[in-house]
Amino acid sequence: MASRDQEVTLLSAWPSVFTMRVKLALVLKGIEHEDIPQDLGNKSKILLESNPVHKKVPVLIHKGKPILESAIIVHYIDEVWPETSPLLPQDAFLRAQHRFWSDFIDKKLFDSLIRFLRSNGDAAVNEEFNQNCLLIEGALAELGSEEEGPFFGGASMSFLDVLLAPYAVWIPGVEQVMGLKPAKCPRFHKLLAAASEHPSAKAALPQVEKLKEFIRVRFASK
Ligand SMILES: N[C@@H](CCC(=O)N[C@@H](CS)C(=O)NCC(=O)O)C(=O)O
Repeated sequence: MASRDQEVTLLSAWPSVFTMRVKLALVLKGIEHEDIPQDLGNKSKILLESNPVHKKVPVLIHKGKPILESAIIVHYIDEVWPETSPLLPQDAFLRAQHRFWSDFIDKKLFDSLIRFLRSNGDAAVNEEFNQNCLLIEGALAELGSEEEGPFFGGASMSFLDVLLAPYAVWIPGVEQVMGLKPAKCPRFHKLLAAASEHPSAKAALPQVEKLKEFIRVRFASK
């Protein structure tokens, strides 16, 4: 058990990419926490009170204080529990690069995947998603060292790997249920394959089959 891990609560929704990455950071660092799943169709008092601005999950409550927005939460977790599985690079320039790509993942990659789902499999949106994956492929070539390992962090998961790991279940899920045709991105594919085999990710992320059922009900039947 990591130190400073008293009173950690996660308000979660299991299919959420944003929840998954926070859960993964907690598991990676061995931080004991209480997970309180939320009904997003009937928001709880604790969710509305702790995230009154966006009313969204995930929320991390640490010693009674809410921390909001998944990338900010993962960053916070890394700052409070730096000893085990450090996530952000030490170098300020590299840290800035990680923040840049974090922003890209949420604004562009996630956005194109969700629009593909909502468009019921539109080919032009599929292409947009693929272009975004190719940009991640380029970032991996620039920031990651293939000799050291499959992740942005080399052999171990870094900040960006934690943010991307949920796509290891979401991309196959959308591919198999909604017919997404992912681009050929060997490095990104390797990263996602390694993430899905990582023991912490196995503990933190849902099975693809379970997610597929969620995608079927939530998107395929619309
Ligand atoms: N930018 C936020 C996004 C969080 C988000 O979109 N959460 C969704 C679940 S995936 C949610 O709580 N939706 C409820 C709602 O929109 O009412 C983050 O990174 O934490």
